[in-house]
Amino acid sequence: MTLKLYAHPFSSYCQKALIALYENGIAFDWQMLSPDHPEIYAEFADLWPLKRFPVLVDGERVVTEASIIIEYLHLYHPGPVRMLPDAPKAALEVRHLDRFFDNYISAPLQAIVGNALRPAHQHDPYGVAQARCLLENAYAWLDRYMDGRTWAVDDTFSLADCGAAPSLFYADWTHPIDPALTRVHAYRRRLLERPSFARAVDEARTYRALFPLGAPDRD
Ligand SMILES: N[C@@H](CCC(=O)N[C@@H](CS)C(=O)NCC(=O)O)C(=O)O
Repeated sequence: MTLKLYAHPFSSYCQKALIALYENGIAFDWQMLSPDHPEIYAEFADLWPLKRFPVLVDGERVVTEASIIIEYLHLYHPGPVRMLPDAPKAALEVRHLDRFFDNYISAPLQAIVGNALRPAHQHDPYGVAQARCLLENAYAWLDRYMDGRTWAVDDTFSLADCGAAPSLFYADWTHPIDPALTRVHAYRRRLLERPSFARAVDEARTYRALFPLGAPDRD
């Protein structure tokens, strides 16, 4: 039975899961979450009442959370590109970096973007300032961490890089990465050149007007 992915192309967490699907050429049916397809949205909301996407459906199985979807694909639909190393200690490193990108890059960038989408009287300048500060610290840490590295862990593309790609992509649009952090910029460029992520970025190009802070004319 073909996998189904409930997703939107412009969503960073959906792109994270798409990278893993594209890396291994795993076939799936897009279930496009958009106002043009209310019936698909209703199905999705029924499957996962928390209404956060992406959601993967494999037969009777409903898999939520981008990292878990990638781990699920690694276990049940493995391909030549291994999303986690077999060695448990190396796998722990991959999961650590995956948490870093979700919690310290994606979460603050979503807070800033989310703030821009709110009505003016519900803006949260304090929360935005905290998010910007967290991003600054995360960028600085990552620049030191990436010294001598190509990919996030052990120079092998993994789950952690799937998380890194969309989070650094949108983070730089949201709170620009200091040009002095050359290793973060180089890593972001390397991720943009990876064919799986380049494809996800291209598929989302037509939605750039949705970016509430104004998408820059690059990438
Ligand atoms: N922890 C979730 C986060 C998913 C998430 O926040 N997705 C966003 C799209 S990038 C979403 O569902 N937004 C809809 C909303 O906030 O109502 C994951 O890792 O998949």
